[in-house]
Amino acid sequence: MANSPEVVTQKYTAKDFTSDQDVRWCPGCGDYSILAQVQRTFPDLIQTNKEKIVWVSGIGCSSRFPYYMNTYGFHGIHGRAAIIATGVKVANPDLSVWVATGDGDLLSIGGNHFIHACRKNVDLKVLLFNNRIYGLTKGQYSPTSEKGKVTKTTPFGSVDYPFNPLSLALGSDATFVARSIDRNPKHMQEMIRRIGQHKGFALLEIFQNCNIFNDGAFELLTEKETKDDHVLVLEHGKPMVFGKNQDKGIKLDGAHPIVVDISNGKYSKDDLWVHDEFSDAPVHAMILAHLDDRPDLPSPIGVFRQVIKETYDEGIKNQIDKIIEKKGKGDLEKVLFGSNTWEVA
Ligand SMILES: Cc1ncc(C[n+]2csc(CCOP(=O)(O)OP(=O)(O)O)c2C)c(N)n1
Ligand code: SF4
Repeated sequence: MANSPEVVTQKYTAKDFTSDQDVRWCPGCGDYSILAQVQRTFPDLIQTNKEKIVWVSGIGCSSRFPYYMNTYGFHGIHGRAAIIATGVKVANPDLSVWVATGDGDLLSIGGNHFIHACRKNVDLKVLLFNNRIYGLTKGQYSPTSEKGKVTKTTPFGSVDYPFNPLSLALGSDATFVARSIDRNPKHMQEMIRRIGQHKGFALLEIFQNCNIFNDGAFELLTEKETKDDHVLVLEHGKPMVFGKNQDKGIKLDGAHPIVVDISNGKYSKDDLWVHDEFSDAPVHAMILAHLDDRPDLPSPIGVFRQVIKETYDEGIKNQIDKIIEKKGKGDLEKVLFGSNTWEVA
């Protein structure tokens, strides 16, 4: 993690990141896998002492995450994880700040804070546990539930269209956008490493099974018989190939992605769309984010896009440093009792 210049004084193991708290998720919940992959990845990822790490969350099953990590943590209020984390980062720029949040927490009540953290490029690493349902409150539909979803709050099926979290993040200019799946631990570890290395706002959406209130929401992408035909693993610089026999590929017809067969001689890998996660044009990542809209296309996992630009916290720090250099340290008393104050009678 590039956040702190501090030298690590010890080599950590996964156990060092495990807290003494009882984990209170339902048996079989996908959240366990996310916790395990974070704890397994952190020893290699962390290039700072663990006292420099903070996990911030809102409210939800997923938001219990900070209790289970043996780092600093802040279990916030519903929908406010991104803005609390922004405050933590701006006030303490040398901390590595991570957010654990659910689709309700981040995109429903927290949607406003989310888009602004994206556009400001606050240096936060956000893990979105997307189970397409409200878990903690027992199964109401969420902003990522599919149209027609029958839940306790939509007994005849939801009539609204869901958010596509990656498209929302890309449209709000997030500088790192990626996706993984709870049932693919190796891939998730790699994605956690990648967001940990990014400087700037990084979103990792993780498809997470809530086996109590939305069981099987991602089964096409996780079951042995179907997953290879329904998941496209993105790799930078490589053509987009998928399928059980690696016999299908994605070709771009203008801005229109199509599936082609590369086993019958008509098309080869040379005809396929080559993934460029550093592409200047956000349109490519946006097309990828919308592959899920069509049942004939696979769901991509991996890094969709990354961009390097100044972060919000850097911007604020640089500005403060410059003003202090020019005008000297400020005097709060002077501001509080200066000419722009008045007394309320
Ligand atoms: C201000 C406020 N409104 C509503 C709630 C009720 N509430 C708690 S968690 C939650 C949604 C949880 O869903 P999600 O964020 O997807 O997390 P999950 O439990 O599925 O991990 C809601 C609506 C609350 N705690 N505070
Ligand atoms: S309700 Fe769903 S998301 Fe919450 S702990 Fe249980 S299985 Fe996991």
